[in-house]
Amino acid sequence: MAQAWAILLPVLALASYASHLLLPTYITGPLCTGGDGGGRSSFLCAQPPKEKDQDPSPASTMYKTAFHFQPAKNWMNDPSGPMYFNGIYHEFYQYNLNGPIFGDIVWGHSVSTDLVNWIGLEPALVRDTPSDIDGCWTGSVTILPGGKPVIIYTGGDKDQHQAQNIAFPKNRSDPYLREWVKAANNPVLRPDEPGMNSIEFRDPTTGWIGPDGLWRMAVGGELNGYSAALLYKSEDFLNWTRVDHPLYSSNASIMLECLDFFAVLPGSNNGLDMSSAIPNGAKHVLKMGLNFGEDVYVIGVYDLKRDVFVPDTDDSRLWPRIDYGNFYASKTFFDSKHGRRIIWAWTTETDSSSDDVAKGWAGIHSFPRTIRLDSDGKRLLQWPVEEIESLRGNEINHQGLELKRGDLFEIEGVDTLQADVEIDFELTSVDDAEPFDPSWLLNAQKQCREADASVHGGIGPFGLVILASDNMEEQTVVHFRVYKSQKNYMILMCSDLRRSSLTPGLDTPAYGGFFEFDLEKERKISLRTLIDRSAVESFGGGGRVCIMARVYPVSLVDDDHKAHMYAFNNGSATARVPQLRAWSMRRARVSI
Ligand code: DQQ
Repeated sequence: MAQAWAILLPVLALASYASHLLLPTYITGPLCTGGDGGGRSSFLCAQPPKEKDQDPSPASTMYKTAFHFQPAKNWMNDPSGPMYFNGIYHEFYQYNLNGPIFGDIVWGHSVSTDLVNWIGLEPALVRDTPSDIDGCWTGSVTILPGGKPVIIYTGGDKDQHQAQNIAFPKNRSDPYLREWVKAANNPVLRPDEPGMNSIEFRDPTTGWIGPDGLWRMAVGGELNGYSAALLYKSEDFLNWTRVDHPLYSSNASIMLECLDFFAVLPGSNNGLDMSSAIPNGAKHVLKMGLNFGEDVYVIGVYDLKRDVFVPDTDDSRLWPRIDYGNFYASKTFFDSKHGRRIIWAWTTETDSSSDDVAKGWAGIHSFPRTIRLDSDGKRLLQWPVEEIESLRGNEINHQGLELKRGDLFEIEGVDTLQADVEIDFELTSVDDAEPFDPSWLLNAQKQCREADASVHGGIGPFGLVILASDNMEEQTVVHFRVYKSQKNYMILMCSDLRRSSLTPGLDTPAYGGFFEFDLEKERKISLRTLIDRSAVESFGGGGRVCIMARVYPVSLVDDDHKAHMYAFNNGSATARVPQLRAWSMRRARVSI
């Protein structure tokens, strides 16, 4: 199929050129301790890079993101304990001070007033006590009554046994909360009950308060061979008792990493603060990191009095993912400044660890997104925080485009390496929709591989070709296909990286996810894509499906540093584009 697309694209280009003639509206670490809890053993034990005197390599510079957060150098993984406090956003992250490979993990710390520009600070937590000498792993922040933030995080001891530890700000009047003091009685929570696995007990959630005034939190663990979101209660955050039933458990013995648990009101833009009373009608969301790379969530009803969470759907195979691409260990927090809930996640490099050593850095974070529940209560909707607009530079705007089968429309006039693109597709007819097979829901990636952009369809594929080289040998394609299911329409969104780079050995999947859509009611399917050099973050159907991806086109490190961007349609039904807007994006200020 990839070959067919290679052949097809020049044909499409010609078709497009012809249509332009007809339609004038077209303008053309050395210690290498422990694992990362993520099974990414290949990252482990690589030699740290030597400090280089020479200029950074072209790859290091050209693939460095301009507005997706990353420290100046070294390894970064999970966001840990994000919070908004006294006018400042805090971004803590799993960080290796010693090199661009996993190991020696501390809590890196950066602060911001707008979630876009960041000031780097000294690490907030380093490995300096017996209960975190193996690493200060992922955790959360809770703001206790009276405005007292507390960090709870996982530490590993010298034998890699995990336990939960506490830290408080040294000086709450320091606006940046630079220094944190660990509690004298750390660790405050150990996995010392019979049946617990002491090396799989980590990533405590933000606390939430119950009607009895006690704090709750969940910790991922393994109990009697079951993986579980273990539930704990406390009066003071220092002494914890396990609730006899977990929030959720499964007989699949896989670790549930980086749990998150939060309340949402269907159809509301407002986030809910878990430290306050939760209004009637709210649903709860349990997010779990599975298989060391997939953040899935389940929506359900949580009875706060009995501490029982009942998922709306039992079939865990159908639980949606927060993001269908490279997006893991996500964390949400309540932003009291704007009354919204925000999420971000770790996005790995998908080149080799020796590439990372050469670049001198590894790991970025997805752009902060608002997260809320759709009015039908079934799906979370995510969207980049509006502060991103402060980075927008020159804009191009097209209206009333019409993409017939085979049309390829070049989007020019913006920086194609750093752009924010919003495009709506409107269908002229839904008659051509092909039938939907529900078994596809179990493997959307397979569907994206088989029904790629070169495979002509009824409605779609249509979407964007981005980061394309002059001859189209390199291209990343983000596209939709529309199917008719029994009750409604199902849309497949793909982010196909298989031809994103000529470099061999990269991980280049065709990511994909489905969402249900009422096409009779809403005829427009929106796509927003943030292009940031090696990051491609896409939001389909108003954020119903999101796909984060990493790409390393060779053409970016070649001399010309050029890339092309197109809108296209390869379906029978004509797709109208009532509106296409794109902006060049400036570089965020990140001082480390
Ligand atoms: N990363 C952390 C763990 C967590 C894993 C270690 C998820 O706490 O389970 O850096 O990526």
